[in-house]
Amino acid sequence: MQIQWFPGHMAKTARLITENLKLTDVVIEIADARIPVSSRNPYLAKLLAGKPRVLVLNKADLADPAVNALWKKQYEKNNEQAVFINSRDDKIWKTVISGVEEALKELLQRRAEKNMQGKPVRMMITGIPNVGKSTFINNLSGKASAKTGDRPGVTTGKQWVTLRNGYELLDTPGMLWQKFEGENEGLHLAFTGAIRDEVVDPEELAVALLNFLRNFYPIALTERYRIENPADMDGYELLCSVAKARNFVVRGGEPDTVRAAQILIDECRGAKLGRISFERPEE
Ligand SMILES: Nc1nc2c(ncn2[C@@H]2O[C@H](COP(=O)(O)OP(=O)(O)O)[C@@H](O)[C@H]2O)c(=O)[nH]1
Ligand SMILES: [Mg+2]
Repeated sequence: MQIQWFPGHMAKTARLITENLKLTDVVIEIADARIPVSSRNPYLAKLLAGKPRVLVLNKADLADPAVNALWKKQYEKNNEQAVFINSRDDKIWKTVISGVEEALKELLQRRAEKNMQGKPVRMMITGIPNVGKSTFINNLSGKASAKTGDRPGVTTGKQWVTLRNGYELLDTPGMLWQKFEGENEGLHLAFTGAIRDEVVDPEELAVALLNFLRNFYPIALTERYRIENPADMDGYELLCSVAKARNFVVRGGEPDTVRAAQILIDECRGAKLGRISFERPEE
């Protein structure tokens, strides 16, 4: 699978995030709870250089709750501030701000000692495309449409949006690029729709997805597509079975695997196969 990003954006992103960092007390890094590794850019940690940070695992409603719990444990063990939320449907303020307060414990304490509690707490959002940055910002600010958008880095002419209780938010998120270090990272990003579908072959993607589902969520295949023994089948055979289950045939009676691929991918992204996590912490 050929996926490319543009190094020019990388330098610009790095510069803009670093500039905005000077004005920021805490960085909220948004990632996708289904792919907590592939949806984070490890270069961010280098840019942040000790700045307090909260990791927001968004779309937790689509991820496997048992796997969410494993990740939670892992972050606790590593002393990483992490919260799991659904920013499309839930009220997220309390959860997010308690994570922020925890990450800013020392700063808030210092301010209290100097009687500076009135000073605003400034937050910057970062994340790769499609993790839900705009949805998160709209939810947190209580607006239907905050001025947001995906651009490399944070745009100039930035604005602080005043939230509740002395919190302020930079209105444009810092957009990081995805990383495609291993083959799996590209696949996982594609499974969740974080990569434009035009750059991915749908049948190839569906076969990879079916191989994954067979290994980790075989019951979902039986329940959704009435596939009796998925364990005995390879990805392409599974794709043919999905086509048959839906009566997708091309002329000549062959299974329409292109159409089956599209449906499978859409249904998986829409949680029609249940809550699925593509990455779990290493043992
Ligand atoms: N199920 C679910 N969908 C979400 C959540 N957050 C965002 N989305 C959806 O994910 C898609 C991308 O969200 P968007 O905010 O545009 O992502 P951005 O590219 O990071 O700004 C949209 O269709 C949102 O409705 C969430 O927590 N749960
Ligand atoms: Mg956006």
